[in-house]
Amino acid sequence: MNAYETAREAYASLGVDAEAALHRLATIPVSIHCWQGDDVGGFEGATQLTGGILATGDYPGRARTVAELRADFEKAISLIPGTHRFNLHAMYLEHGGARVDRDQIEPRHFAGWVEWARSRRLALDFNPTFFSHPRSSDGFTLAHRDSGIRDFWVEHGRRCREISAYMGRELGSASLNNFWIIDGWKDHPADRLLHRELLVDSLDRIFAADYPVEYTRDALESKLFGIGSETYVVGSHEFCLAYALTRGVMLTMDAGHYHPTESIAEKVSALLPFVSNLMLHVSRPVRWDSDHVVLYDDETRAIMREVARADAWQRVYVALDFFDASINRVAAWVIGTRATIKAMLFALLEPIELVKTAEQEGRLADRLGLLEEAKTLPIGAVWDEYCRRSGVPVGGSWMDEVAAYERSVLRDRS
Ligand code: RNT
Ligand code: ZN
Repeated sequence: MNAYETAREAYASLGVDAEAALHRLATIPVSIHCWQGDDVGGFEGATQLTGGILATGDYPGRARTVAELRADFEKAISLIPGTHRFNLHAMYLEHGGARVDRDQIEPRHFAGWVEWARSRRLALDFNPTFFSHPRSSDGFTLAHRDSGIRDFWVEHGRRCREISAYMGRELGSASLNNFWIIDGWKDHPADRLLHRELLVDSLDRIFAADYPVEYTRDALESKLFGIGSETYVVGSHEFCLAYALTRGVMLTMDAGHYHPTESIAEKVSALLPFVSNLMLHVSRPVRWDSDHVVLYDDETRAIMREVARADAWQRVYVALDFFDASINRVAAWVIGTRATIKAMLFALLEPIELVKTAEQEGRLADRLGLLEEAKTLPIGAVWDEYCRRSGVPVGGSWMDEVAAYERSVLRDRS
């Protein structure tokens, strides 16, 4: 018997069908963010990342052009099992050398991305970019006091919805369009309500037009604080949740956007009775940073377990959000995405039926004991089998491929 068959029997003895879990896993896409490849730089020629986020490190090999970013991502997905999505930001447009400001972008600036995605059998997701721009430099955009600045960003948001719908229509898969707004104060505001009312108004203007849900779905991402917006963020969790519920847009919960002991895993089941869909930004907060490379850790497993137990893979969209400039960026993509998928597999392999029965029958020690036993079941053999069947490297051999790519491609970039 090979390791996978042995593992299958171990799972079967706890009532888990490992084969069914592998089939299920293959149907779950992860929306993989483009911005790990270039430290959230984009292709507008911006020299500084602003908006309260920061990519630290100066590891060589950052993608500097559209072609480099595509090549790097192609390398990364060749090492990741399954069929996934690519998540772009508006600042990754192809402007063809002309200056195209954020309030002027059009679907044609993303036609190259659509063609590339089509040829690689990828679906695209999207994000308006409300940072790294002169009109966001004082930390306010859609909630700015100045109506001219608000209008500029409202126009950006509207155009991004059009672009997202174009992507979804062209590629036959609804593009998830995630709005994250940087607005907030470093220090104590005199008027907290004002900016929140302004943000409601701006968002209402952006979302006034209707687009078919087969083409695009809007989401609003909350945040607790950013660098330079430590005291007050206009789009806080309560704000975004209330907006999402009353306006019918999705809420995006980023794992790094809450108080340290709060978990987005816990929040999934609190929201599912009230919303048809949710988006998650799977990330890893460490002290001040909300965007370390995702790992196969307790929190990532807890998130996936909540989705699996609710059998909500069709309703909860899993997107990634991390950026690390201190290590090989292709490796960062591979590590974070493989860890996410492995955590999904862990969740699908839980002996949940036995655990639920123990709970129903009041055998609470068994409930705890089973969950503890599940931790050391041979998931490694099942994961290796998934990689083998998916035609991607098994175990750590993906690292050799990243090293070879670094030697032949990344090292020549200065
Ligand atoms: C920032 C948000 C947001 C960004 C991306 C680049 O705190 O998490 O999702 O990371 O839009
Ligand atoms: Zn995020």
